[in-house]
Amino acid sequence: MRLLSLLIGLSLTWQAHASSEVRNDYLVKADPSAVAEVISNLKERLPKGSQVSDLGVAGWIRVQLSDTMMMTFSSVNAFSAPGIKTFGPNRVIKLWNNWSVKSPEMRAKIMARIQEGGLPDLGGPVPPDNPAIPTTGSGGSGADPNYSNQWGMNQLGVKDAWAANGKGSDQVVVAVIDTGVDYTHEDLVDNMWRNPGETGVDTNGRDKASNGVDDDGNGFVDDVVGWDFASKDNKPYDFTTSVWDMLFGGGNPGHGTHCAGNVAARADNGKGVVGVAPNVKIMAIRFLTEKGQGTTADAVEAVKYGVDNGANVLSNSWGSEGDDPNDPATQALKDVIQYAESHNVLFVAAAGNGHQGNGYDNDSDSRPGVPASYSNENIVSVAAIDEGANLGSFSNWGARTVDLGAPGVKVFSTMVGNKYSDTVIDIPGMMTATWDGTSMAAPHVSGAAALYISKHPGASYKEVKSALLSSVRRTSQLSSKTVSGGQLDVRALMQR
Ligand SMILES: [Ca+2]
Ligand SMILES: [Ca+2]
Ligand SMILES: [Ca+2]
Repeated sequence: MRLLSLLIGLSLTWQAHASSEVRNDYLVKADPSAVAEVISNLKERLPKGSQVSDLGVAGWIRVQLSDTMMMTFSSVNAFSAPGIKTFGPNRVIKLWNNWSVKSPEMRAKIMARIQEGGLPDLGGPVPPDNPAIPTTGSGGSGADPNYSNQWGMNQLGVKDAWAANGKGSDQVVVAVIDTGVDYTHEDLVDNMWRNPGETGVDTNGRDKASNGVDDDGNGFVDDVVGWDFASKDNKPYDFTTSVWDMLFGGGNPGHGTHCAGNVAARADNGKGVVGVAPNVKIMAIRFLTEKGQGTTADAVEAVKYGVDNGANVLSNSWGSEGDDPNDPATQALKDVIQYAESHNVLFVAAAGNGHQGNGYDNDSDSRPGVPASYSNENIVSVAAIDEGANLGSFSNWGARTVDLGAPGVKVFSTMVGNKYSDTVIDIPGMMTATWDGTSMAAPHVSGAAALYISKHPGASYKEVKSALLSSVRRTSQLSSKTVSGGQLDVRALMQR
């Protein structure tokens, strides 16, 4: 009841995610056998300063016209060259969560509080500048002090599952595809994936992680813990906005770090929290900026990176609503999810947080949440439930398109800068926003999948998905709202 009143009283809204176009940025699909030829042709015919890059999936090419160029007849002409099947605009993709305050009354109240000077220091997460990739972990032992705040972990039965089957294998990798991860966080650093091809020393005795050489030849220089497709560098750190930017414009309060903690925060290290699979590895793949925003082209590259570099599970807490099935950007995203499927990689996706914070039926809504509701078989779509097993008021559902529920209301996890919380923003007496969202639910399922794969190495994505769905705890609240009719049950899953 408290939560409900907060959501209404605070006028926090979840914006509709109309997929707007990225200016001067295009996706071109070539016949896969003609990609090199088409790229060279485009480079010749497009205005100087344009960038043309191979996305490496199903013939997709990204074309970024120079900043000063508007779409011209000559470029349209170039796009209709031989070997090109279709083209369309690259599109904006956002986090499902949006913490901006839309209500004019509430905005006025907050501004008045600022002018009075009576505001407490909000202590929002402030990231270090360009944090280096740490070479050693933080160690430690003992109970995780915030475990008792993690109602979800308790309900999932993780401790029983671990007692019977262990905490997962360090050979299993979950890619958190998001705003980045605070890979220096004391409760995550030991569980970050370390690219084996970029660790150790090269023939000149230099550290491969920082020698400026693409030692493993995967196309990315010094990619140790993952890659940042938004900034095009090897530091996929979880950059945040200020609290004020978040409230008045929207942005990232450390979303990817919060997600990563529920996948695989370290257990029994005397620090913070635990993830569902505390011994598996987290690959950090950033394509959403501190504004909580990215593009389809970057998402395609992000997913492909995870697949190509050995992730078993991709955890995706982002999306849009109501994309056009005939739009090239839609097809590009479907194609890269198909690429993951053909490499036996599970794609876990948040079902979406509804229109204006009211969940809707992904099966029948005119603007279903995507990619969660795409028909790709390797997608596991996740709704959010609260501690009482009820569907979150904001959570999308779908008897055909949403697979199961998982903890997604008032979720406690890691935050940027060695912090932990279930609260995003707290202005005493005025507003509180807790970590609520299908974004928070999906990582629990990703962790569970990783734990299952640890026990059953070589399991196909179909076997993993089938085990996840058939082991749910069936509930009346989810019986006609999800494919499985229930909520994630890690204890039962790990008896399989
Ligand atoms: Ca590399
Ligand atoms: Ca290197
Ligand atoms: Ca811990």
